[in-house]
Amino acid sequence: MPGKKTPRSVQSSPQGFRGKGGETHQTAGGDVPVLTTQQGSPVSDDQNSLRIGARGPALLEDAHFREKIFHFDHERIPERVVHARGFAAHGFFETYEPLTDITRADIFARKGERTPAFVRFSTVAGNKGSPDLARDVRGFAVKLYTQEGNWDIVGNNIPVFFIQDPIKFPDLIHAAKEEPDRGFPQAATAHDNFWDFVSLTPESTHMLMWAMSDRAIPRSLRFMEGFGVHTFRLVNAEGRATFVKFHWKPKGGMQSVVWNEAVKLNGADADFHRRDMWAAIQSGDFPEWELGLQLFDEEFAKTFAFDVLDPTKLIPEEQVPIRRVGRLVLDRVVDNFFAETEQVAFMTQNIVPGVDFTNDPLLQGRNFSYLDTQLKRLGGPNFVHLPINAPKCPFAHFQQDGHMAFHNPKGRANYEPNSWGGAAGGPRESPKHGFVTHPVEESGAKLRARPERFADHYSQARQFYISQTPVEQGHIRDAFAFELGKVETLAIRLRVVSHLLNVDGALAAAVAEKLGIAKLPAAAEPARPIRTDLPPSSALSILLNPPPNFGGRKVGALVTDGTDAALLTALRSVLEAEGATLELVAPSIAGIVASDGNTIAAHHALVAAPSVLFDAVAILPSTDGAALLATMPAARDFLADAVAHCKFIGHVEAAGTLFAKIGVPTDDGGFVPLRGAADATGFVVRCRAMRFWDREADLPPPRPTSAGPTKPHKKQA
Ligand code: HDE
Repeated sequence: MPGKKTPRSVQSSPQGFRGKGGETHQTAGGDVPVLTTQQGSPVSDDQNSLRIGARGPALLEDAHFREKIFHFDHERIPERVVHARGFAAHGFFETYEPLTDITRADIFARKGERTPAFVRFSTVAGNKGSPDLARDVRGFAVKLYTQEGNWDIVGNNIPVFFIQDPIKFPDLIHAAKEEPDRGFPQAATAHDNFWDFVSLTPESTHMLMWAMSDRAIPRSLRFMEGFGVHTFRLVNAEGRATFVKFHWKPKGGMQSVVWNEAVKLNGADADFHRRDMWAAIQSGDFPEWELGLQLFDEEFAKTFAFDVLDPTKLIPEEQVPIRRVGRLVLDRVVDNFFAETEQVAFMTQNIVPGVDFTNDPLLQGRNFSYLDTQLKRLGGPNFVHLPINAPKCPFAHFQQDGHMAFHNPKGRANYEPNSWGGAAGGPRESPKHGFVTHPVEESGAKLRARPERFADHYSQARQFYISQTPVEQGHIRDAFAFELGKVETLAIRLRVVSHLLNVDGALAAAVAEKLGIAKLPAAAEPARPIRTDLPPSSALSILLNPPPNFGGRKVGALVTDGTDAALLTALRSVLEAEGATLELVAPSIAGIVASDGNTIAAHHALVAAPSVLFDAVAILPSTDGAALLATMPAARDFLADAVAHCKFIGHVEAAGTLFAKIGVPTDDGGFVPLRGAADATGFVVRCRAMRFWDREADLPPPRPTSAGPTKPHKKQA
């Protein structure tokens, strides 16, 4: 408007664009701040770039346009070379009891103290936009903002790793990620390069058993364990060190999906895990884990069957029990995904006084890699100035300058020793409070070699396998068959089977059979005798450690006009009391008119909500509704998948016509009749078992094994 003074906006605080005293426009939506350039100059027109005449050439002097496009062109930072796809949340760690006898770490000094935490979960192989339910290891990286600095426990949801020496990490990751000539497959190890590498690297065998197990397809990031993997040290004030392995135990128990479900979930909701975590936190159902410590001394390390520095081995909980020392609660989603989840820089070398490394070669290699990678990803040495990476305790040092330096010390002293004295002289080292490396004696020749005790690659792989229930063993067998079914080169398939023969003969035979291998290859030559005396460890099985209840889970109710309103209300209240949720899936997103005449909104339209989104389903149509559903292919898929994925299926009598039409046999114990509101409780009690595994009828009969007698756990009731 000619003559009208342009309103000024003050962009000030890093929190937002509406600074104190900033001028605003009145709009229909209320007061909004005036749009400005990054330099703070108010913008009059953000719809049209500057031109000579409406149809004329663009002008280089259009600073607003140039700044806007320049910034857009530089929005991306390199994604992580591994663990690119991740999801994170804020929370806290609460210490149960002081652990001062074991460690001087400040975080463990006071009972009940809460330390801020930030946790990022991830897949390993897929790119940033890959689906959540890829069969993959999950990263479980925890940043603890302690009073004595940031402590990062950069772990995984699997307690062992593929390789023993960090020099092989680039090879492993190259082989696992998309093949370089074709750029696919993405977020999948089911291809020749991966299986070629791991089959030529027998130390991978133990990890492969885990990666082919249900651990690699978790139902939720909330329902998986985390592990620090390496052996670390805890050191007390007297300088006494204790070896430690870190464990995160989910309060909601462990749960995974089945592979066919994972495949479908990736299509139905590629963001299934991140949405689940977001929704849980936003609804106040805060995900929680307990920190467990496996503590042991040099004496144990010497007598243990394997080297505690070998990251392809674990220590069974039966041998070194887990002591639970605190809880980790995630109670806040990020404000901005890029600023926090993308820019967070986890580093294994971030430890604090009271914690120390061991010589685990993989850990030592990681300590180099994580600092290095941040420079590439975040673009300069000042990434610790970013709020998400900055310590929350006081810090003071003489490091200065560099790209994007936000914390710039005042005063003259930027070196030490200096003679400026007092506060003007800046910070000084503290022999008393500072980090002291545990003084381990080391000697030996410089060489490139592995310890002899690292060379047993099969015994613990076998122990893991025999620790699984028959259902879980079946899943492992099927996963090998699936992945190797995608491998084009027969020699690679045979090589994998030759390793499996050293794990369990029946497993190898079953995989070979599924792959149509008529004659089993010879077993791979083991470098050390395979131990067949390691007993099953029930802690290694998911199904032998069921969740405490159905809390945090979700039932999808298929409803239509005329659905029994009282039953729906009862089901909702029983589920709420359990800590679970009920979501309504209706023929249309507009919802339904229930039996009491009330209109109820739907959470999902049937076509957009396959049953893979739910832990259990309830089929609750009216008689007319059942007839309508019977005509809908999506209803058939909803039900057929729920059956195939062994879910509990609650149902009203009217659903019978639908079952008959679709041809689903309903006589197994996984179908729970809901004759009225009173049956809701019984249904939810059944759901606590999570899945009705008896439906997976084709479990292979036990067969003799080449690596010794297999004593699998008894099939579950
Ligand atoms: Fe990592 N790893 N890693 N890794 N890793 C990275 O660091 C590396 C290993 C793990 O959410 C990178 O910031 C080497 C084991 C997690 O930001 C990189 C070796 C375990 C995350 C890197 C390993 C992990 C990473 C890529 C073998 C479980 C994601 C981006 C010596 C104990 C952290 C980054 C996040 C990320 C290197 C092996 C867990 C390149 C060299 C073993 C959870 O530095």
